[in-house]
Amino acid sequence: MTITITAFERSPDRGKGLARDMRVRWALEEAGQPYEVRLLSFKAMKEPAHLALQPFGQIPTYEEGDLALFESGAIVFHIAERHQGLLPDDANARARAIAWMFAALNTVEPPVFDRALCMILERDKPWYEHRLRYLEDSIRNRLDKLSARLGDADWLDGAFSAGDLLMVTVLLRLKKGSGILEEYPNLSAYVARAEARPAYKRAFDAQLAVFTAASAG
Ligand SMILES: N[C@@H](CCC(=O)N[C@@H](CS)C(=O)NCC(=O)O)C(=O)O
Repeated sequence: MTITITAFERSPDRGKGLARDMRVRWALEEAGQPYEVRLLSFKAMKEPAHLALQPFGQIPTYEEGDLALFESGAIVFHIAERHQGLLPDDANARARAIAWMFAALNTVEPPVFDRALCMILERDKPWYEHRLRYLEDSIRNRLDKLSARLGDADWLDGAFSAGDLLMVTVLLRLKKGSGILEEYPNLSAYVARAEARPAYKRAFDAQLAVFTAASAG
């Protein structure tokens, strides 16, 4: 059955792999599943046809036969449950990998994403510097603990899992410019290790090719 996902026609990150279709592309590549991509303009994302798939008018979505899904975490979980390579077979290890998926999206992503939004939307506000510092402290608070837990291991809990995949996609937002990730050598190495995975590279190249083609056209 054909898998179709949605992505930005022209990603605001200029193809740096930060848009959340990247997670889905990467999971599909890890799982060895081919997929098609429907590109959407910002206007099309807010129209009824897309709202029927994604109630908040966002990307990504996932369609496979009569299944339509939204929320990148739910989509990655769906892929991980149906294919080898993203969740361990052992029940307890699987539960722990799922806990890391939630930790990435629920505990680490909020301050990381709020910082990115604050830098775009609140730069001219009187509270900007104060709020930015607060968000960066919140991020460091999370990364201190994440770094301590990872230690010198390659992945968060045994073999690479969907928990690592989501955590890395969150940390990537801190890679350039913030300087924060660089404060944690083991987390920087963790991200680099993930970026070196062939599946990551294929996913990254595919989403970058969309932006490159849109810019050329
Ligand atoms: N929690 C959602 C967030 C989706 C999301 O924020 N998508 C962004 C792209 S990364 C988007 O579509 N932004 C455009 C908008 O919200 O209008 C998920 O993980 O799928």
